[in-house]
Amino acid sequence: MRQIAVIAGDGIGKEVIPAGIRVLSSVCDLEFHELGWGSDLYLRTGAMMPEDGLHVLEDFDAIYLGAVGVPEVPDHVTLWGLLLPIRKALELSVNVRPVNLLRGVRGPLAGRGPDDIDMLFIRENTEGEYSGAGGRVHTGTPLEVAVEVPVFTRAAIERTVRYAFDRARERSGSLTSVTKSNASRYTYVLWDEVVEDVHQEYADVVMDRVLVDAMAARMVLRPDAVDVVVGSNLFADILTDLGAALQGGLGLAASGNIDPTGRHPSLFEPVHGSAPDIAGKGVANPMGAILSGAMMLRHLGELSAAQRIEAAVAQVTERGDALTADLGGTASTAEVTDAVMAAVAA
Ligand code: GGG
Repeated sequence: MRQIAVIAGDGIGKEVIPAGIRVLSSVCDLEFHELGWGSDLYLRTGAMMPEDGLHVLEDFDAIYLGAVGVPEVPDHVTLWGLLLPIRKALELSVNVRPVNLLRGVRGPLAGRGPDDIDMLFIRENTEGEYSGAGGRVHTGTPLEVAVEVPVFTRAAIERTVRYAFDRARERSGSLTSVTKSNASRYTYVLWDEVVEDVHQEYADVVMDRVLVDAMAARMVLRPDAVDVVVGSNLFADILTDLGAALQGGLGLAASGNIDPTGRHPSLFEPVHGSAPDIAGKGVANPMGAILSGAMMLRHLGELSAAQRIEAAVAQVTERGDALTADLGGTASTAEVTDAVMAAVAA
């Protein structure tokens, strides 16, 4: 039986991941192992995960993660203590973030419906502005300086872009690469060069290059013209929050952190954070976590189980009688989960 490492983590992660596990367990034989890592562990021990944590993860077939962050600990401490080291050490080189407006969900764009919003973002997941290169000097004095250096390597850009071209081939055959290479003199210029080089191997895919500011405008003004998009760690993170808004909110957004080589377990997580404002109230939307679980099943080769879950979530949104407050409803996390499970079973 496939072994899944579970890191529910913090805040609403502890509510939406159990919901996802209930749904996944109803369609597939999986063994889930909650590792108990996150901010509670940090507050007890000073570490977000055990010293051998990255090694421990290697023994699993996949990782199912909820959210990271609590008000008591600075965000960069929690993120750099858990999620970012996992992405880097396990070479989860691409972050796949679909953006679909489901039937029944009211998106914010007037006159735009599910047929207009169906995008796939491929985010470079290990470097760029998230490289961790930098430092601070004269700390705590008026002369204090902080330097953060974005690092871009040809190898990381190439593996991300190649993955994106492959996805474009499976979809409409078009790919948009997002940078800010007019203002950047080195890093995004290299990115453009690598994209052009890899494009030679994908002559059947139409590729265009768009600046990140223009891409934000395009997503709002012409969402129907956006299909597969590849971008750097920071840019694609920001654009996919806009994408989540276009699909009705962060509560619906799913993602997979993938090692395309298959050498390491891939990690699946809802895009949202720990949402301390609603944590513990039982009202968080579990759909992003459930759909991330479906992505995990697809990755593990359980195609029909994944499709059943995706269809069930779509049925529940279309019916509209079991939605959490972020989608205009009054249902609890448990009630939405029950509705999805009933739709899976029907
Ligand atoms: N779902 C995990 C989580 O808490 N994500 C929030 C976050 O800030 N993630 C960092 C990132 O994806 O860049």
